[in-house]
Amino acid sequence: MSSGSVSPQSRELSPSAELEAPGPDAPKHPLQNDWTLWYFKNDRQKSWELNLKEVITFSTVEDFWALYNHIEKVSHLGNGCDYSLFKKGIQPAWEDPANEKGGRWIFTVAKQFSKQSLDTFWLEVLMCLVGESFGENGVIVNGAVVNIRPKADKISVWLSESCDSNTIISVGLCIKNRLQLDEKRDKMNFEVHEDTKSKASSMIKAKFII
Ligand code: MGP
Repeated sequence: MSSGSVSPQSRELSPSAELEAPGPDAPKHPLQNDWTLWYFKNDRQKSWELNLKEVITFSTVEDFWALYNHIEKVSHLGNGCDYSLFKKGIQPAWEDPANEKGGRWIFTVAKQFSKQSLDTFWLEVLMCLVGESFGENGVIVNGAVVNIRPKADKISVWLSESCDSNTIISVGLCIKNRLQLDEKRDKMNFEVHEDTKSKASSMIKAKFII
């Protein structure tokens, strides 16, 4: 993806389409699921769990945009920080029962991508989640994480499932398509959380690569 433009599929959730001159009492548009935003800031004095903070839960299109417009863009976050957006009731941690047997599609955002592209990728992923872009396969989608790191930023979509290859690959292809990633150059890996947890080095064997 070169331009950092938001995809046409995103328009159904666009702030201008949904929020054009709403009256003060206009009803809000409910989302299919409630979503919780989490923020992680790396303080080496504290454990990983204590550095993870629940920010807010929202359940309407309007509240999604109000939150998105209120918080820092990911390109402005410091190194070591994460945002996570998960279905309400699921923590963005391997230990959560909904994640225990699952894994994640991970896209390492190579340095050749601009910070603007990173913002666009993250916004597209958020819209895939709250806009339920995965259809029936959305039942296995728990949430997404963006990690801001000195070596490379990472965006991942966490699934509750790590065995059903057809469903997992369909979700992955949907993400790859929405991010307008290059089929050959921009690879996405599916990693099983169990493997990530027990890894001895940064090299984890991907279960699927697309
Ligand atoms: P990270 O933040 O996912 O990736 O995990 P980072 O910083 O890019 O590091 P790398 O190891 O992938 O190169 C960093 C560390 O945070 C992990 O090694 C764990 O110690 C801790 N951590 C990360 N996650 C997602 C969890 C989690 O779900 N549960 C617990 N207990 N610790 C985690």
